[in-house]
Amino acid sequence: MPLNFAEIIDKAKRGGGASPGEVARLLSPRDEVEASELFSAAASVRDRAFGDKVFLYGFVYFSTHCRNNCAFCYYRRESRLPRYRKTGDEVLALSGSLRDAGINLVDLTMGEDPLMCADGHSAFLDIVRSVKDGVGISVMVSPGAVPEESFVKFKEAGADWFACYQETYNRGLFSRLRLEQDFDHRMGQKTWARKAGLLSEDGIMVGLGETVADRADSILTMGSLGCEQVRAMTFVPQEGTPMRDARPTDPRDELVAIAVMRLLYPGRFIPASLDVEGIAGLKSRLDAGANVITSIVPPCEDLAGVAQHELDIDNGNRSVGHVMRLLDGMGRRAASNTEYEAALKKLRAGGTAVG
Ligand code: SAM
Ligand code: MD0
Ligand code: SF4
Repeated sequence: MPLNFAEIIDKAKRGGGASPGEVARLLSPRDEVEASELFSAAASVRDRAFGDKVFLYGFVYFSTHCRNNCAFCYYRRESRLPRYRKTGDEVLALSGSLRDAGINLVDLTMGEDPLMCADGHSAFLDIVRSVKDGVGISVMVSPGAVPEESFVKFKEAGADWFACYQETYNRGLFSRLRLEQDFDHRMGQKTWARKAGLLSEDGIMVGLGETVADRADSILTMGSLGCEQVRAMTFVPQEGTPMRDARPTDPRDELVAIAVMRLLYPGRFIPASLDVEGIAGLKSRLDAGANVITSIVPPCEDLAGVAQHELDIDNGNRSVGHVMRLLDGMGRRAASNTEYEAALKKLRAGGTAVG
């Protein structure tokens, strides 16, 4: 007899994992009762591991130039757009002000900007070094896919995390999304990063035309690669791209994916991204078991988001101060940098981030 929904949750909560079929079942709550059972189990697992602490990541999308042509992305090569590239000094100043506002980590993100990728990513490495030395907090790099030999250079420059999202582990679907890109090379990024001593983030998009079985497989694969941070983000159709007319997805699917990842991976970092529904989407993601808030962007600095390039940025709703006030109202609090570093130390040691 297959386990019922509540029994699958119980087994996962007790650390017994879940088979691909069971993960698919968890990803398909049949009614509100099942959905809220799942969310409250995930939230209690998260609270057991992290208490009331939430980690805050500032997002600095410093170059929107890109040589790639991903079908889903607003910044794909073929889109004629005003693009920007911040100077090293600007990135340093932005990162410093995010730190001063209370962020735990700065995520230095770019399109695969030819100028930044040239010469073994030397211009990007210079930026990483200057932010690490000048700002002193944790640094994530999101440069796209890089050659295997580059990971040690990112580590030496001071990066703590390397983020690269597979989007899906269905190879056929991947080839229709990340046009002209190699599945295995992108998959390699996660293990190469970890081999070089970096923490690694992987992610999937929800609503790209994947099946529930695909989603289950992607969640289990991200887990087996050992990625310390795993995310799910709803695909947001973008004007001017081949996928502009895609049918919008049920926003609950992302929340369910977050909750399932939390049940399966209690001590890992799981983001609530402000880049999908803006600040309005924060509470539901935390209620589903997320423990990190990403895509916090300072207002009025001409910085963009990825999936929502403008939403809630210039009105200050994605600022650190606003996020902290909302957390307070939810009975949660932003972790200090000492607490964040202690959590990372545990992750690096291969344990959970409890404490
Ligand atoms: N250019 C690098 C790369 O692609 O790995 C780093 C930044 S990229 C812009 C970061 C991620 O944003 C993508 O991997 C994808 O998961 C997400 N993203 C891009 N376009 C999106 C969209 N339309 N809706 C939701 N997420 C999106
Ligand atoms: C986010 N817009 O966290 C950012 C981005 C890249 N490492 C992160 C997708 O939602
Ligand atoms: Fe470029 Fe990243 Fe957008 Fe793909 S997702 S087009 S690599 S910025």
